[in-house]
Amino acid sequence: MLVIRRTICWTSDPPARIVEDVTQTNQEKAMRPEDITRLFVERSNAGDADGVAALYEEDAVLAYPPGSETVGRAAIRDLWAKVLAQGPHFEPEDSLPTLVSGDIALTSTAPKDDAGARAKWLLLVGELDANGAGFNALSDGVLPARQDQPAANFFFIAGTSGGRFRLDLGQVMEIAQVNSYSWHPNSRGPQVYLLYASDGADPKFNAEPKGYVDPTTAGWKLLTIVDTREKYGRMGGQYGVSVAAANGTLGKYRYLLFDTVATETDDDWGNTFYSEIDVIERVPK
Ligand SMILES: [Ca+2]
Repeated sequence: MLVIRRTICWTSDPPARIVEDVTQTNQEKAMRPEDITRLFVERSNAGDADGVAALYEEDAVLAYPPGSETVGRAAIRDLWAKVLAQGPHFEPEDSLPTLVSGDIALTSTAPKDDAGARAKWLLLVGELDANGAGFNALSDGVLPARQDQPAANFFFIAGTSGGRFRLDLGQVMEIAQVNSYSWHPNSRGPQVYLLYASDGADPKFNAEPKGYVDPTTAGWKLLTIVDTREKYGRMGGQYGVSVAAANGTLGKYRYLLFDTVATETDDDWGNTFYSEIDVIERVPK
């Protein structure tokens, strides 16, 4: 069973929990949330487990190693001592805008080595609008700052009804979620698309089902149909769609196919402003 959830707030993935050390006086403190990332990289590369541990609160809980928790700064320090003893090297990554709510801040970076970097987009059907950012908008990890910002979105040209595009993850992976975001003040806000997936193994598999080829006849599985339009009333706003399954996995796939449809054809402005599409790999327990 697939679950489609509409949310009204943005999330950033993967989240990095931000804390500020208040007990250490002989080390540089993180004065801004973004400092955490830089200090973590600097201290890890220096093999400084104490310094890394100082970035955590005394009673912090670290969701690591995978499938378990490390509780408290002392335990976190011991964990990092073990990890850093193997001499890993961390590359600094550019910070994305920090999300702040009260005294909680959520920072994230644009990863340099994740599936997003290996993934490749391909247009199969339709024509992209030259005022948009094309596929760059979908995987740059950045969301628009305003409700009508063509240059921060991916969208098909006016007067057409959507199109079809494919994401190649580069390898088969177990997928936990496919999340898509859009934002526009009216009819280009909601999302309407069919989501197909394939591991590429079917002998009939067609990696580029163009035109009117039904993907389900070409080695693809229809995962779900997304439609966030309200039945009545005006369209518009921020839309966040999370496609996930109750058992935690959508399956193991290499390819995802998005078959988008215009939200309306009363005028030329029905092609959704897609701001980002994130594929979340399932981390085995
Ligand atoms: Ca984006």
